[in-house]
Amino acid sequence: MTDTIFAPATAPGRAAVAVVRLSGPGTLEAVRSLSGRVPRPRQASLRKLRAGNGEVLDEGLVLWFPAPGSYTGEESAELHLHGGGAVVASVLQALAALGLRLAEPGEFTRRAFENGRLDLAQAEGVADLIDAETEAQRRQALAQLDGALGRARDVWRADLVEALALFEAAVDFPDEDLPDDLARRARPVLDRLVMALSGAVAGVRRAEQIRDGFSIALVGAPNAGKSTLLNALARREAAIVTPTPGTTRDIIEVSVRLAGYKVVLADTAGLREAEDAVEVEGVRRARLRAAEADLRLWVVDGAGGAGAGAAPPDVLRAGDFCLVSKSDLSSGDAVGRALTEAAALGLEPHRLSAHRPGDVSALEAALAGRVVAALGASEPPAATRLRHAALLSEAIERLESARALSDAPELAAEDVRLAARALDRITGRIGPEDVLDRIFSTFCIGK
Ligand SMILES: Nc1nc2c(ncn2[C@@H]2O[C@H](COP(=O)(O)OP(=O)(O)OP(=O)(O)O)[C@@H](O)[C@H]2O)c(=O)[nH]1
Ligand SMILES: [Mg+2]
Repeated sequence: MTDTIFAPATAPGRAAVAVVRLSGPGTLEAVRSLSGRVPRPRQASLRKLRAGNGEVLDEGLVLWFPAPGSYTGEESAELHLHGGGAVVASVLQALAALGLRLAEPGEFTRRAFENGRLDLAQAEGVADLIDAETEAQRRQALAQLDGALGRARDVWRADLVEALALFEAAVDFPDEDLPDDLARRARPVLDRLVMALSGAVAGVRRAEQIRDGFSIALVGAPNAGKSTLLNALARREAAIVTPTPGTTRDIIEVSVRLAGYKVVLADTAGLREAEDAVEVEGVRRARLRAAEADLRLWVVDGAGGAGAGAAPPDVLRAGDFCLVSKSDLSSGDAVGRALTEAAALGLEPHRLSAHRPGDVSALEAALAGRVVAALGASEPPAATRLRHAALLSEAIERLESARALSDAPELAAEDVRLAARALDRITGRIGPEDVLDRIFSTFCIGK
């Protein structure tokens, strides 16, 4: 039999209210022992909560959620306490004294999953929703929690069943002319499926960028003004700025929010043939990060300083930004020339003085436009994690194999079955235990 668990569901620290959650067969008994009577289902009742020795610990709201209509699907309850550390600690202690156990991270949601209240992809949505800091992350997580991926899987499943039926019929009637025809009819179904699943895999990249942040790297010659720009965009002194070329060595990351999306800006070491071992490593890391980023901002010293006139670094790609910096120090002509050259290289040119707030906000608007163009779409992606992408790819592989085996319908049918099994694992009824452990361990305690 499962045991009864409890945990604070709200973050630790001083607050108006703290919620402690209980779930499992011993819930009712525990509530009765703490608060005297069991309240009516799903109705808040104000009660004094007492320890075993009769001492009043707090006065708060008690809610009882009978099974199976609760979050976990079990008997559960919530205690809404005054949000002080000592109050919460005393109630947790009283629950432990009653023989209840403190929950593991994610254990409430794991129970919800095990009792069929949520599928695995929805449980991942819960974790993402708790972590969501931007509007786009919230929308994506909510779609996931709403079962978007499960619904997509149901649509794919209907096609899988159709393809499977055609192959199985071909196996069952081997002596007639039918088999060829049946296998031929499975083809467009498989084509359609492969296309739909490939679209979902492509969506995972977008989902990751929404969750982990759209990555932008600042690159350029030493002293070009990269760190100054980072600080202006971050609105704090995140990176050291000095007139000495070669100031930045480590990569300095700052998260900002643009148009409701998380964006991770990375300031990097100025690119040059360095001699100092530390700087050499800095330059190596700078190139690596620039190559991995979703967008690069090439900062060029518009005031003709040390790195002016430097050739564009080879990590740049068409569509990257070229920022001609320090335009407050320079003649309009020189800046204009640099902008024209950048445009000729297929880069998007911007004039910039880090000291003019208007320039910085214009750049922010242009960056926001880029992020929205890359990540904005009417629908959030259905598949959102590498785990989903791996299983989708496995299904695609099986379906491609089935397509190639259409003259051996028995083998093709087996491939279609394996594809279906891979898709089932996304929503998780048949996930191996260690996968479940990994997923739920990323949750916080009390969820
Ligand atoms: N007037 C003016 N000075 C700037 C501007 N941007 C940067 N500077 C100055 O240029 C110098 C170098 O700036 P940094 O931001 O440290 O340059 P960096 O590209 O990070 O340099 P490294 O870290 O060495 O690669 C500093 O003295 C800044 O104050 C600007 O827009 N206008
Ligand atoms: Mg710097």
